[in-house]
Amino acid sequence: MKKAPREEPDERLNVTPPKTWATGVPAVTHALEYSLAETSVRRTGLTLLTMNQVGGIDCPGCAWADPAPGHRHVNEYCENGAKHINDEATSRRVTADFFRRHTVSGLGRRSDRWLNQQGRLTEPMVKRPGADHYEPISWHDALGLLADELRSLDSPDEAVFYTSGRVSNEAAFLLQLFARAFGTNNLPDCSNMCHESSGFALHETLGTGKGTVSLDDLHHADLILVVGQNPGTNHPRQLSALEEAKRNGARVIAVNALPEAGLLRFRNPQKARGIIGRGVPIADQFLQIRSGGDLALFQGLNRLLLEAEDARPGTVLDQDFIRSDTSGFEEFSRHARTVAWEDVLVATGLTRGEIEKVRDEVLRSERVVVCWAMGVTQHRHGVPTIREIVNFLLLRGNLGKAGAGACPVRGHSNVQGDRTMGVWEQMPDSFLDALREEFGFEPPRAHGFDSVNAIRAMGEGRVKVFVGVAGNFVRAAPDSDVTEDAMRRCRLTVHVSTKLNRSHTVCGETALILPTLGRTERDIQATGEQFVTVENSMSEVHSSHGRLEPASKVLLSEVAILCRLAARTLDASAGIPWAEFEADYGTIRNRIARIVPGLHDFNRRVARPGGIRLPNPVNEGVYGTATGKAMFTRNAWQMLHAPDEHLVLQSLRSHDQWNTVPYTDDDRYRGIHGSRRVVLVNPQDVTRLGLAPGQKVDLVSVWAGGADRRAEDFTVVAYPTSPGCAAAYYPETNVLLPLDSVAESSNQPTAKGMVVRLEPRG
Ligand SMILES: Nc1nc2c(c(=O)[nH]1)N[C@H]1C(S)=C(S)[C@@H](COP(=O)(O)OP(=O)(O)OC[C@H]3O[C@@H](n4cnc5c(=O)[nH]c(N)nc54)[C@H](O)[C@@H]3O)O[C@H]1N2
Ligand SMILES: Nc1nc2c(c(=O)[nH]1)N[C@H]1C(S)=C(S)[C@@H](COP(=O)(O)OP(=O)(O)OC[C@H]3O[C@@H](n4cnc5c(=O)[nH]c(N)nc54)[C@H](O)[C@@H]3O)O[C@H]1N2
Ligand code: SF4
Ligand SMILES: [Mo]
Repeated sequence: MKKAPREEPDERLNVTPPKTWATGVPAVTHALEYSLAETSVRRTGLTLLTMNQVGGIDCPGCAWADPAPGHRHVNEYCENGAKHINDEATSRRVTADFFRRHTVSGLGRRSDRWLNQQGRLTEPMVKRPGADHYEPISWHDALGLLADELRSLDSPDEAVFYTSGRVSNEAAFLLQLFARAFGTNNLPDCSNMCHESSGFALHETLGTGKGTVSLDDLHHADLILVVGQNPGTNHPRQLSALEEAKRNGARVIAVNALPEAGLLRFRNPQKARGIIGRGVPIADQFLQIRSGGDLALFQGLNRLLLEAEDARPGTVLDQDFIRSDTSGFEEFSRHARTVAWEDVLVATGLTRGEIEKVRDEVLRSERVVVCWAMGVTQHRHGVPTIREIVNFLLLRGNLGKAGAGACPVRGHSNVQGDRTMGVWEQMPDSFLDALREEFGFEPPRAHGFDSVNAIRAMGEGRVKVFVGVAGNFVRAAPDSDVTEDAMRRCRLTVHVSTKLNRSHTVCGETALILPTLGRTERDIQATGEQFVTVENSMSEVHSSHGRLEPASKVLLSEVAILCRLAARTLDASAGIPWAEFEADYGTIRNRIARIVPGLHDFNRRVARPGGIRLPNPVNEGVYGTATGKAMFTRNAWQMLHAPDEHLVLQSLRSHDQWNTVPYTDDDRYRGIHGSRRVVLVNPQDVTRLGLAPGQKVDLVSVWAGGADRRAEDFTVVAYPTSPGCAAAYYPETNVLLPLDSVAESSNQPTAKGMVVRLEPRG
């Protein structure tokens, strides 16, 4: 089997002490340096100055929400947002000549970073059976080839359609419409690997998969818990929201396996005060938790709250809310009282005093928000952990009121919108019924493949055509060697992409690259210039208008590609007006308006500054759960355990990457420079395991009943992680993550909970 690519050698590794603050002047300077290296001053101006402004380009980075219109800064973006937008706006181009010069196998040996640096894809390319080169192909022939393959399948379920959260609502809606009209629910997406655990837990307990808070709620909370999240790097503008909340009197508690820079101290580049002073301390309390200890933490905390109510009845719990809005309290509270402190302390690595201090903060606070991300969802017990967070919120009525609620912080800028548009292999019948009413075909009802099951099905030959619209499936997915092998077994692999990545080099018998417009670019169709819409983490749907000239005249928009593909694949009698959709995106939104609750009158309302905030039923006291109430749940005790001489390894993002795409080899805030092949290990563990900082090791992951997996040639860095817990970068470590290692219920890969040993290299 082919090995995952080796990154550049790490002789240049230089480790400096981790930073204790985030953002500020150096951050802005870095953004401009990167931007000017990639593109021109004029293009930088067109993108950066309109970014996140009304009528401008939505940041293609994370899904953090924009302040209300009128409250935005001239520069309403963070350093990383600037990097992400310029990565797309780059002046570099990948042409047919590039593919003549490079074999597919040669490209397969290049690093993720090198592939991305080659620039924007410019024309459709095909790799024919047996060939080791991509060659140019016309749009007509490329879409014909794909349509023929799809039509020749024995069953529509032999195709999968992957999406990532970069695509617009309009494209996402058309993708799922096409897949379902074709006859399959095989719609795996990046969300399967991201917030799937949140969706499952919130659906089950609250009846909605989305967060319940707005930016305003955060600004007016008394207490905000930031759990398993690194906002300084991954959601930098969240720090501005936390700063504002603190100015309004909020307290912040950070729960993390690492002391992340942004959680400690923040310098706001938008304000003179931020530029000069030492910045604002963000976390009032920092709980350095052991990996996977969050379920235990919230169980311990909930037990303390119940006991506080026992001691002072009627003063701690929101009994009215519990009576009127919830079910299952008695059973939950009986169970919560049995949680043993010894277990909580071992699982969390915290002291009882630390957890009691959190309880005291909670008791002082009328309005509490809990934010969380991958440190919670990417664990075996991610779903019960989030259910326990919901228990915590319910106890004091911290839902459905201003300044309080649940805040799963989403990753990709439109990952939440994709789901709203029906990109999910398990969409409920209500959505499928609405599709049937609107378009007059019967959508398939059987659940489709999610990301993990799609890999299994490709590996077993049950899926023969893979179509990816955005993303880098091969690098995002777990078990890199297994995933690559599965892709290679396909008859046809197709990627609709803006930039070159490793997925293009891991080909089925035939492979297509279909280059597309990015969000930064002007999108002109038969009826004139189009815009698209996206939904952020706080359920706000707004428009994004591209400004730049397209990277190549040959590019088609995602919408156009999907419309033309659908028209070529489906019978004309299906009666879906694909040509009309391509010519005028407003006609797509008119259909969405009739299918998605809350988006009625979509075109008119989205034109208003700030767009549309989708209603969250929880905030109206409506719970679409099994009991019709918010559900307390009883979550069985779970703990992540690594055998002796092993560590729990989390795979995370550096400050200088976008998911599978490293921009440089530096991770400035963590003080790592010049190499990404490092493993961060607590100094006590370095000694205990007989290792030394700077030593070269292989990471070997163990999995019951499966073969060991190995990632070679990492350098040990002594780092203040929690004892027993190591960290290394994604996607270099995906090779270690067994396909079967998934979260219960959600089937999400456990990218933060791998069990590894460190083997010294000879
Ligand atoms: N610059 C940049 N921004 C991004 C991205 C990017 O790649 N680069 N990706 C986007 C996407 S798609 C996503 S989903 C988000 C991801 O945003 P995050 O979830 O912040 O991303 P990660 O780097 O995976 O970091 C997870 C954090 O959880 C902590 N952690 C790990 N295990 C545990 C645990 O068991 N308990 C607790 N309490 N903490 C733990 C880690 O130390 C780390 O701080 O970011 C989005 N924004
Ligand atoms: N080990 C480990 N694995 C993980 C994670 C982890 O923390 N650890 N995180 C998981 C998470 S949270 C996520 S979200 C996934 C991310 O998985 P993906 O979303 O699949 O990966 P990205 O790296 O965001 O995809 C980058 C590619 O998207 C394409 N692209 C960018 N913009 C556009 C566009 O506008 N249109 C089109 N058509 N293409 C575009 C470019 O070609 C680029 O190379 O990875 C998951 N995998
Ligand atoms: S916080 Fe997120 S959305 Fe905002 S500018 Fe930064 S990357 Fe873009
Ligand atoms: Mo994500």
